[in-house]
Amino acid sequence: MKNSNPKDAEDLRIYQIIDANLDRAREGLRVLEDWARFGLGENDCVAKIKNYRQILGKNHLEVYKQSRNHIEDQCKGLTHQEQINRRNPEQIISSNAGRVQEALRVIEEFSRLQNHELSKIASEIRYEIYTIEIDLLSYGKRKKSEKILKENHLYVITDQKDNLLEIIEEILIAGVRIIQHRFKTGTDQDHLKEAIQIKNLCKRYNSLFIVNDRLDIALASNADGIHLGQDDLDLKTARKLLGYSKIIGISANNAIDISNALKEGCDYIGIGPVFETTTKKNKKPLGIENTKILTKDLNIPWFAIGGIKSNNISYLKRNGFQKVALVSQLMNSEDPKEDAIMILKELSHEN
Ligand code: TZP
Ligand code: MG
Repeated sequence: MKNSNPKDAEDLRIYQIIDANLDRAREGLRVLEDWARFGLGENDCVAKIKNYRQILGKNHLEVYKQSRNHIEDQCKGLTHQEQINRRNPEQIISSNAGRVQEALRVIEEFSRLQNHELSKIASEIRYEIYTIEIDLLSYGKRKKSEKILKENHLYVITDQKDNLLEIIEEILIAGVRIIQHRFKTGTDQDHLKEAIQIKNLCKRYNSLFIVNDRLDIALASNADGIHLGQDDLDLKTARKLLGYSKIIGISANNAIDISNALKEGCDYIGIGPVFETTTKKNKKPLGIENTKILTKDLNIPWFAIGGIKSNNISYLKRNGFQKVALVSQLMNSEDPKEDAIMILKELSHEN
């Protein structure tokens, strides 16, 4: 710091600007930190933000604080309508990250001459906050999806049908909250068009929209996640390309694949086929006992899949299965809404 004893009004005004913006940046960082801590439980992020807050605290010199008393701020207490309109955590995070970035930019500019060190620190932290903002928003979005996965026991996978959108809407009206778009034949353009239509429906019903196999379609349709089989793109690459806002589900039917999926951070697993199924031929069914062994220590959501019908769900429930994924039962149903309501009811019963 070049001059720690303000002599003239200009210095005082500059110190006051730095003081006000250090306060602003530190307060904004505290908001981000508390959301990372209590809202998301993202401890690495908490540690990073806390560190920035402390660095700024250490550089909040007495001369800056003293300048506060010298010149009366005429704009104290002004509130903007936008501040009143902030309703959800995402809006709060965005506006506070913006507040921190702006405050740091002001510090960077005004401290450049007297306190080069602080100017440099403000610039470095400002760049970090851009990334932290994206991370916090992504974690938040993924948390919402994880909550839906945890709280819902029925996962419906689509088949190719002329009236697919009607079927899906019926199922959503019934209360299904997880839909996977599985599209095995047809052009990419048709695939994406249908994906976007289903995504819009899911959004209207606050439901998860997951794309099977195709990362490009998942990205282009802004899906909530992707479902990958063992021969699809690997989880690490998918995570790198999708970022942290999307969920990734994996199909597995043996202990090694399950363990790898867990190690690499998948969000849920589809285990099967549990029973014989015509939807996915040439796959030997695991049977109930093997499925039980494979899943006994699983502590993330998992869905039994393959040959599951209205008439064997109670049997699965009696064997401790909580969540199921279905294709043909609902896709070929005469009344998908009624069928889905019955299945949801069955799944909601305590064992
Ligand atoms: N993965 C394992 S079994 C299966 C998939 C996609 C098909 C399940 O279809 P259905 O009609 O519910 O038996
Ligand atoms: Mg696949």
